[in-house]
Amino acid sequence: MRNTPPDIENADVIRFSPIKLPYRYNALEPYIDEETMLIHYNKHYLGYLKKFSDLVDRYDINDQVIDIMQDINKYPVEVRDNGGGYVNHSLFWKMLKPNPKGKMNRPKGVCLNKIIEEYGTFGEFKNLMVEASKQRFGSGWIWWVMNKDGSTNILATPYQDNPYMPEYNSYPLLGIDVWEHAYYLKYDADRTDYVKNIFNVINWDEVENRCVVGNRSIFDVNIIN
Ligand code: MN3
Repeated sequence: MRNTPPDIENADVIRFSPIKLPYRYNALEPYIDEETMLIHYNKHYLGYLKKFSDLVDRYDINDQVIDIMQDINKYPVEVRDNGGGYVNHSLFWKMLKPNPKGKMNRPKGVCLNKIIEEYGTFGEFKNLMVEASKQRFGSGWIWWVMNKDGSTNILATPYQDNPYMPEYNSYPLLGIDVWEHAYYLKYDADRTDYVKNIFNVINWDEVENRCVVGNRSIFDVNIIN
């Protein structure tokens, strides 16, 4: 690592850069409020990234970020927590999209077919995601994931764990942050109401891309871009 030329090291810095929020802090209102987005992006997300970058330096970790997740148990738990925080939120920002007309964003294409095939209706799928969020005691994430055989399931993970990690060994199609910092200012302790409402602003175009990639069984693509 220390022998690599400066331009390669710069490339590493870029690799662990934050993704730019693809919309304004207030763009997801009234479902997610501006102040929550501001704090969530700047304090929590950039905080995870800063700590993760420091750890990558401290432990001289050279792998790609998804490779780190897939082999997470060889690192100290702080890499899991902060690297997971970086990866999960980088996915999460892109999985949301403003809904200015107030009409719920809905799945289509490969994604919708998969939902109907495996869960019956979109409404039922949504209910199962809400139920999963109730069952996650404490901080964590709710995911819709694709398994290596192409089937999907709904998964709740603790803390900043994510589906890439070997315990889950799957590919994230959709992820919802259910840490209190994601909803407390607006929803108080009502996680269920928050999860129901976030369905108004899901970016199904992004989820569709991931359904298509997952269908080709590409599990090792670098998702953070
Ligand atoms: Mn969060």
